Amino acid sequence: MELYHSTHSTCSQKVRLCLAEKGLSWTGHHLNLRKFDQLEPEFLKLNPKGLVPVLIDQGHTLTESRVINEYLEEAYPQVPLMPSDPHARAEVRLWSKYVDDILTDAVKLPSFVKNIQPELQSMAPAHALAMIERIPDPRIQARWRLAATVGISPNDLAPSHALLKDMVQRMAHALTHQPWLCGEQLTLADIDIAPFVQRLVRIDLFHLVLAQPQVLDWYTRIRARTAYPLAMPEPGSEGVQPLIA
Ligand SMILES: N[C@@H](CCC(=O)N[C@@H](CS)C(=O)NCC(=O)O)C(=O)O
Repeated sequence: MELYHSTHSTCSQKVRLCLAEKGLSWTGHHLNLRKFDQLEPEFLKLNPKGLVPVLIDQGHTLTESRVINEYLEEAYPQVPLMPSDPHARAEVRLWSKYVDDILTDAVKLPSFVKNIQPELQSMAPAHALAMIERIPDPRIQARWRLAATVGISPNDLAPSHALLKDMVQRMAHALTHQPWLCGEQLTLADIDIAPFVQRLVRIDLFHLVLAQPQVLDWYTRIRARTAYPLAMPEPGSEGVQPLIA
């Protein structure tokens, strides 16, 4: 299996965690998103949207982290990450959809302020804007342009902060009577959301987790799993560019 990914990308982290929990080995191709590796023609052939992660397995190219994780579950069921009960399976899918529909976007602006904006603003503006012009999705282009020009303001972050606060509350509610989000076993729901909980460290919102003992306990337990450090960088380390090629 080959994985095109970025160390600090939450969507890449979801897939790396799934691979690690399943004990699957893979060859990595690391993209530095701050240097626009995702816009290289060779990568755009794999994913015309210019987004990581991309998984290649048995000659098939797969995009979309949630779809990739579902594929891994079906293709490599030896270590199951879905419950057997249909109702619990539906609950896992609802969490995965929530991560995909809401959280993936919610972390973007706060993450940009910390991780992307400083580097973008230190580039020659003409170069940065020329690269941004090449981003295929107009919404993503607008986010990069905001960061490269006037900058993201505290007011811009308020909707993201509200959504992330809601994430922690939803988790606290789900974890009241069970150790993992969908029951007694770790599932794709926990895997899909874990990178977003860890990201709270970098964007100065981890106090939300500290205020919810069940969520803090969940985070401590998922970090203690053997798979976790194989897939995840140190919490809060996003300012440091990875050394891996
Ligand atoms: N829905 C997609 C979202 C992928 C995505 O947003 N990837 C980000 C990193 S987390 C990316 O490649 N960003 C590049 C960019 O913003 O140009 C998925 O889950 O795979």
